[in-house]
Formats: sequence, structure tokens, C-alpha cells
Amino acid sequence: MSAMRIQVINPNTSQAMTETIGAAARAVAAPGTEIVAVCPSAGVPSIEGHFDEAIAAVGVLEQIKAGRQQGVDGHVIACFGDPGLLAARELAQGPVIGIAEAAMHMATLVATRFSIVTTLPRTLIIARHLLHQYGFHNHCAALHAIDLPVLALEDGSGQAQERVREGCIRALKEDGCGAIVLGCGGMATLAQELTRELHVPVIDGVSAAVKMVESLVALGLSTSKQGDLAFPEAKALSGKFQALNPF
Ligand code: 5HY
Repeated sequence: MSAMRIQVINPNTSQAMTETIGAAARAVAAPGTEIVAVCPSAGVPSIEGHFDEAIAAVGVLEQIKAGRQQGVDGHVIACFGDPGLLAARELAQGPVIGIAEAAMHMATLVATRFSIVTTLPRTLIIARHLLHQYGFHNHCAALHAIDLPVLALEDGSGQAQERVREGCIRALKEDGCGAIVLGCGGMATLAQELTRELHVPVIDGVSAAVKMVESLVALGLSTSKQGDLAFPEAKALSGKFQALNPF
């Protein structure tokens, strides 16, 4: 595999979660792949709804532009809502993969039905929208929320991690699913241990997305600039958005 650099963007501004995500990405990266883990310079400390996603999407674009200027080969959006994904693809040259789409794709390759375990109940609708947007709604058996905030995953108590494990066990018992998708970037480092313990594929989108970007780059495939993912139309951006100027 040729040498490459992949920018992994945590769209929230939690430094601890950015480090968790970066560690999960590096754990699976090929020997020749450098992982550059970043988060927006400003925004929301965690993303738990539509309002947070709208704010985070601007930060994603800020980081995509920076990554493109640094010459990275591809990008991962490491939040389960895939915030700003299509806008990021307009701005990017290389592939841009969201962790929800990556995990969902991978789950359909190893099981006929998968369940999702995520954080707050109010974010379930975001995952449901993505299932329909990506065409996976017939593959998803059920969605579960551990009913803890995203940053509980970084509080060191281990409570969120135990709730994730319980959610996976419940899903396997009740849903008739063959695989589990972890619905938060902050759960990334839990997948391999849970796969070993539960004897089913438990899929983390961060690692799935890193391998998908590696594959796309190795195949010489970058974001199509034909049609709606072409670079944005040139126009005068104003105020703080001038920094996002694509050109
Ligand atoms: C994420 N929020 O992956 C999502 C998870 C969620 O800050 N990072 C966040 O619960 O939607």
C-alpha cells in the first residue's frame, strides 16, 4: 500500500475524544498511512442533535479546507451523524467518508441485519435519516440509545462503556441482528473487545472509514468533480465565512 495521509476530523471540539478517535484510526491504519487527527478550532464540545450538527458542519468544512491545503489524500468525518458530508465532498479533492456510512456499509457485508447502539435517544432520528439516505434502512433491525451524553464516554468512569456493552447484548438478544454498529466516534476503541466477547462483528465507523479511504486512494478514486460534488461556485463569502473560501 503506497504511503498516504488521511485526515480524521472529530467534528466536536472535545480534545479527549479527538485523541480517542485518532488512536482508533492509527490502530488499523496500514504501515504506510499517516493519520492526522484534528477537530474544529471552535464549535460544540459534543454533537447531540440537529442544532449541534449545523454548527459542527462549519467546523468540518474549515478542517477539510485545511487538510486539502496540507495535501492530505483523504478525509474521515468522525461523528455518527456524518455532519457536512456532501458539502465536504464539494470542497475536497480526495475521498471523504463519514463514519456512519462506513460502519453501515461494512455491517451489510458481514450480516444481513445490523443494529445500532448510540448515545442519547434524541440522536436516534439522525441515524434513522442516514439509514434512509444511504439506502440501508432495510438492513437495520433496530436502534438503541444508552441514554448517556456523548462526553460520558470520556469521563473515565467506565459507565458509558458498560452501557454500550449492555446495549449490544440486548440488541443481540432481542433484534435478530447479526452485527452491531457503534453509533458514536467516541465508542471507536470499544469495537474489537466487544467483537471478541460477543462473538459477532461489532463495527466502529472510525476504523471502517479509515480502511475505506485507504482503499479508495489505493484504487486512484477521489471525489467526483462531475456534477453536484464539483467545487463550490465562486462567490464573495462574507464575515467569518471568508475563511472558508474554497479557492
Ligand atoms: C459522535 N456525537 O459520533 C456523535 C454521536 C451521537 O459528538 N460524536 C458526537 O451520539 O450522535
